Amino acid sequence: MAINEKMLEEILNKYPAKVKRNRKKHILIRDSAQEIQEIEANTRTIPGIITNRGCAFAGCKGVVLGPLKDMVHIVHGPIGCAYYSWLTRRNKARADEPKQNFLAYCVSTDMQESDIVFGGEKKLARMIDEVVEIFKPNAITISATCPVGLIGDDIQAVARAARAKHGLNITAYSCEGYKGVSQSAGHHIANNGLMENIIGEGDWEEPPSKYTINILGEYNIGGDSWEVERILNEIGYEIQVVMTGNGSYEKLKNAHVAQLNLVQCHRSINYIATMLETKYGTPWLKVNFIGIRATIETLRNMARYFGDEALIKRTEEVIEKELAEIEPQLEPYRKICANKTAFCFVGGSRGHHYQGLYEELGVTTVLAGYEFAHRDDYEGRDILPNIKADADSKNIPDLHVAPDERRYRLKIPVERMEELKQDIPLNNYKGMIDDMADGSIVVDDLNHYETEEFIKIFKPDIFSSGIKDKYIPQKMGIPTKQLHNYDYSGPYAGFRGAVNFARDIAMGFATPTWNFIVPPWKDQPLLEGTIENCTANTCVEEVAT
Ligand code: CFM
Repeated sequence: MAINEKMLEEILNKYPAKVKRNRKKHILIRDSAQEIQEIEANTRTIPGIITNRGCAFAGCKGVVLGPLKDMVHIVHGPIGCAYYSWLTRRNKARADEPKQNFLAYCVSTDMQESDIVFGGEKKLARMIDEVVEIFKPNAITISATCPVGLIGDDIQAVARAARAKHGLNITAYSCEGYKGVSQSAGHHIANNGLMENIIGEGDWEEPPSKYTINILGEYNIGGDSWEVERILNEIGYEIQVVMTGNGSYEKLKNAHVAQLNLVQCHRSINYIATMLETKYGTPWLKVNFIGIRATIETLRNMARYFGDEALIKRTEEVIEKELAEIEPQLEPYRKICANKTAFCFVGGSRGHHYQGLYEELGVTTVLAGYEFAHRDDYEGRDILPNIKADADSKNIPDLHVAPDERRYRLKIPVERMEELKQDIPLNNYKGMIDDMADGSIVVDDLNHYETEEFIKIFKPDIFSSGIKDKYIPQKMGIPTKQLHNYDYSGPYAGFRGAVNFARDIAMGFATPTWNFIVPPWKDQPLLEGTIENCTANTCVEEVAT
């Protein structure tokens, strides 16, 4: 069923007036006849609304730093904060030689009440000594959780002293959970830290091969990056480092030599991509390895950038071979998936990326959105000059980066760069809205109430979500596909990943489980009511009676 402005208004009418005004700016019905459709994003969630967002610590340690495998990531804070970052994101990694992979460990300073009262700096310094002695890692990060900022521990000073003492790259990230409106702030803090302290520390001056690239914003969830690397290696690319899935300090420190940076997740890593361009002259290409068509387009764009006839030919050969392998496997799943509809609500990139893969399988996305992305992820980077920084975003300063006098190189001539920009997404991302069909809903920071209401209207066949929001649709009798950690499955990227995804969602559609669940709104009366603005006297009277 389609939705119109009146129906949207009815959903929003349940909110108090101020909340309604706020939420209205975060939801739009796609209408390509309008030249510009603006959406509000990256602002504070309204207190009382149950959001699916995470915190700055989750974005910094959990998302960007955590997957770097040859470093020990110390969590300075109470043990609970560390426990929930303990590989729950499924960012897989294999040890390189020499065997340095510490991802299975959960390293925390385990702050106790006395540390909160008297300060935790000494405990942190002792912890670093222990980590160096026991693990001998290539580098160490320290991430702060909320209490650290509240009591004022100077983790930067502790890191500096430890760096001098041990002669190791030891860096601190002041990413206390409250530092921003979501995990997005933590991405920015981590990007700044990696750029300032690690990238460029290596002594390489030249790339090791003709086609050396970095993959940015790919975290190897369920092995995604391994599938992408398999395809790229077959074509002949040399991957210097993946940021940060299966990545390592040892490779990251020489990331400056790449001739091209691929950006998979724009939200979490666009800061490093633009800083690498300014400092070393390396352009970035927006890529998408989710979906068969998107993967093919990405491979062709990459070959186009390098402009080498042999590489272009090899790219086409690999595409042909891969398609021949997967097409017969996809066929039965396509039959099950045909003419279905989906909600696609994920954190910051996947809400967009998975729409193409769904479409190829015959599933139409009727609602999509991001938990914490910014307006440019919805509307495209052209909007960037118009975004006004608010107090929350100013909290995380942009690093000042200048061209490196020795290492800055133009990777391709300026005119060719300008020419390519007309055809391929070089240094650009056009955002999600542009790809959405008319009449579909775009919603930022979708909450539980809105989830239920939109489900009642659209009755989607599948809901792609995260762990926090998947239970509501399930209780309403709708299959879910967890698109954050893939619920023990994957990889979903590249050619073979598309087959895995098709198999998993086809299983979701085909299972008879959902026939045994009657959603409450099908056989029970619904409580109708509105929330009134509170006036001081009414509340007091009600309490008194
Ligand atoms: Fe990027 Fe991600 Fe995402 Fe993200 Fe995340 Fe994630 Fe995500 Mo969960 S980095 S924005 S902070 S693609 S953990 S691997 S799935 S919300 S859509």
